[in-house]
Amino acid sequence: MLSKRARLWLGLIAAASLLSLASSCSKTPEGNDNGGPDKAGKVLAVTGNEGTVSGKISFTGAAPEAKKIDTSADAACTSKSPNLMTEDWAVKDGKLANTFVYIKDGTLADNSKIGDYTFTAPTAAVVLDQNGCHYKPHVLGVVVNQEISITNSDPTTHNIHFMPANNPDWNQSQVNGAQALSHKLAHAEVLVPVKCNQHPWMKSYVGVMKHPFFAVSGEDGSFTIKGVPPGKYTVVAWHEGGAKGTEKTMEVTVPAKGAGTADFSFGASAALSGQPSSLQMMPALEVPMGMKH
Ligand SMILES: [Cu+2]
Repeated sequence: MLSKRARLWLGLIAAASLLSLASSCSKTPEGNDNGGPDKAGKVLAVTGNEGTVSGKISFTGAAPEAKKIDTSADAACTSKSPNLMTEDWAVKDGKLANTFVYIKDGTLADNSKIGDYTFTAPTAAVVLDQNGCHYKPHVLGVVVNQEISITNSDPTTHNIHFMPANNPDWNQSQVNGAQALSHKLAHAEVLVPVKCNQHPWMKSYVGVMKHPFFAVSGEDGSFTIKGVPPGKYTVVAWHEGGAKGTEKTMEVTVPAKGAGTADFSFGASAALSGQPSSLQMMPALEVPMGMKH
């Protein structure tokens, strides 16, 4: 039988060895401090020379008219949103909202490639709200592994369903009053269609990027991508219209502390090329930067 004193000593020794184990475990290999893989690229240093890519998204020709959505399948939706309209073409005064604009590729002033860098996801979550039986916002962007907080502001049950090509399918029911759901996507993908299994008209698109250089055009068609290091970039504007989405590409130079301009135009021809009957994206719309070879 051990004395009380001996047991106390044994306990202390055990605690001390556990502590030293824990501290040796916390020493991660060099280059793994951001939780990324060891082979991950370099971290982009902020130099103070960063500039912007900004522009306007236009719609040329007669704008497709928004149509009233039949929400009669759910009385809660009808009473909260009696005049719910389609949002696939949000055109106002010839300007197009909900276009996802992002840097696809590019070469910085020091000849390094933007795809060679690793970026840490912002700690702040991006909110995707189900409100009035539609998604707010309709299009959003996150950095890989950035939290998306999904809220239900409606007096009904929604069932949010992410349908990615490069990430696992994710499908969650959320009753009214339920706490926010949290979702993260680990692989870059432009763009992930999101739908509601309860209300087939509900659609949203989430751009998942390796880096933070993206923006969504507002109601006036304008967008600004901030904090862009000086360089030459391929900038893509993606819009959900067309059979499987439509993308436009432009080369843009960002001078030190300057602004690169990228004005894009989507037209009636794109609108007529097909109905967005399928939510499947073309493989060509995936972001190659997100794929490791
Ligand atoms: Cu719903």
